[in-house]
Amino acid sequence: MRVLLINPRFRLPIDTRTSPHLGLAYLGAVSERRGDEVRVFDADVEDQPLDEFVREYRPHVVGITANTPQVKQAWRHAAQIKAVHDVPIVIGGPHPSVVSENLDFESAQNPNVDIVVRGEGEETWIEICERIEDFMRDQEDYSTKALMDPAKGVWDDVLGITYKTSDGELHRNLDRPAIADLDSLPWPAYHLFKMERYTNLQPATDAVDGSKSFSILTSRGCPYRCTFCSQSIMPIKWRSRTAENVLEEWRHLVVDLGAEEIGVLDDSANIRKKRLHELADLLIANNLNHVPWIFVNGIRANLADYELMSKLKQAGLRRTAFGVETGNPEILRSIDKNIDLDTIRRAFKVCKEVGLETIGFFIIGLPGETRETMQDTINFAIELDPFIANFSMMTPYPGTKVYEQVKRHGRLLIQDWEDYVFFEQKARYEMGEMTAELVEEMYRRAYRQFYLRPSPVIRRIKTKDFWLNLPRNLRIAARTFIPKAEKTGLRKKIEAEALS
Ligand code: B12
Ligand code: SF4
Repeated sequence: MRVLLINPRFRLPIDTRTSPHLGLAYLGAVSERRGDEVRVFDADVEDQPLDEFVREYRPHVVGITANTPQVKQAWRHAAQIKAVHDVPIVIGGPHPSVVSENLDFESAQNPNVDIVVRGEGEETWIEICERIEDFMRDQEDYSTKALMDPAKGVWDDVLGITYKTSDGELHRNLDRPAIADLDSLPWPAYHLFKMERYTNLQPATDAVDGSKSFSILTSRGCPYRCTFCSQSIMPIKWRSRTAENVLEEWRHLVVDLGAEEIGVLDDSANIRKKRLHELADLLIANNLNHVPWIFVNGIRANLADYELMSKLKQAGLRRTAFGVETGNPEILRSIDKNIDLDTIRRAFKVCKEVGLETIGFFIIGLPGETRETMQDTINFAIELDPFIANFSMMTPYPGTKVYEQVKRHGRLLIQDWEDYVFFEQKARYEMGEMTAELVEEMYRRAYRQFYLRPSPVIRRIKTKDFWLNLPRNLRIAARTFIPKAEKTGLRKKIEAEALS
């Protein structure tokens, strides 16, 4: 069966370094294992127009991924495809998975979308492909309309989907349980991507030395439920791959694909410390510790003790991120992070002692904040003094507790899903005495107060990456320190391109 997987075009209004979409790489891998012919169309890096590509390839099923700012572009892509080819279109990803806000229905009722996959996708995707294949085999009058005919009942018992039958009715099937054995998954199919067109791991936090980098996912999920985090839409159960299974993929990335830097994308990689000790031992024993790697997304500070961090350092870990979020104890309690400031202090101290670079993620404008609490955050960032401090303005994503709070007690300043990005230097909501003006002022102040000190400047210019990517780094600095009007032009440009 011919399968097409699409990442909708959505360049961020910063110099985002693109990386292959890991979710699609996993879906591509399970589809190939099933025997499908698979193509990935990453609209961020393709030259060919999508409709032309579809006309040539004539897929039997199309899967499109969508986070919140991508979803409208996903619908536009669906329309482009249906205009040239009759094919079932499936949408998945973090945005349509938000059942509490009926965002599965929102996508399913789009005239060009047939099926929505909620949550983790691999097993559901396989079942969808199987159903379509069986249907094509049995039906001479194969068409999407026939496939979605309620009388045929093709989709009645497929777990984890929401779909629209050809009479226009929406159906939400039961959830699919989280994948129990992550070791059973194949490695992400990077060969489906035009790898030479990608740059690096993450916009603000990557590039140990501007090297060729790959991502890896060693665990899924997070047992915590911080009020601002979209993790809440994924399974609560934290599951991990075994150290041996991770080692084999790690070896593949280094030996076969030539990775010079690896970014571990887990939400909370250190929930089970023993597993990381085992992985570190294996990386050392297999001489894979010469390739630097980073915990890109933050590990839990309460589980980052000296023994673990020094072992990981020996295993090649170069830099680790922590979600610090705030420097005010009351605000920290209110976001259900389940941590205190002293624990965070200890984690940063341990990292410095063992010689690890740190990244601190901080949020400006959490519910209940005042000028003073936001200043506490800036002061705490300066006290912790991470190698990189990343401040973002609170953006309430649907499905999170903060979204609920803002809907109930505040005022959302964005109406369009495409504006749900947090790099545009614009406050996204107001609540109580916390005005947009105040949050934007404190956000700019955070960057100025943190970075316009001698130590971060010296640290930064001592890195290879700074000089290798000088124009880009200067542009980011200019954009960060010199306030600018919102780049609404970005959205208009994408829309114009999609319609042309
Ligand atoms: C790495 C990452 C990035 C990277 C790369 C993104 C990329 N191309 O993958 C960068 C830094 C560029 C990035 C940017 C942003 N990100 Co981001 N990112 C992540 C992160 C940490 C890991 C993504 C990942 O690889 N996951 C692992 C794979 C296996 O999971 P997956 O991609 O979700 O795919 C699975 C399922 O969702 C599903 N699925 C997905 N698509 C499809 C499609 C079909 C057809 C099917 C059947 C199933 C399916 O099946 C997949 C396999 O199980 C996640 C957190 C997380 N845990 O996922 C946040 C996350 C996805 N990002 C998030 C956000 C908010 C953003 C930004 C909007 C932030 C901003 N700057 O404003 C931007 C948007 C950028 C863009 N271009 O779209 C939110 C999304 C929330 C939401 N409601 O949309 C998340 C969930 C973080 C969080 N916990 O809040 N991000
Ligand atoms: S912020 Fe981190 S710890 Fe909190 S729920 Fe999200 S992934 Fe888990």
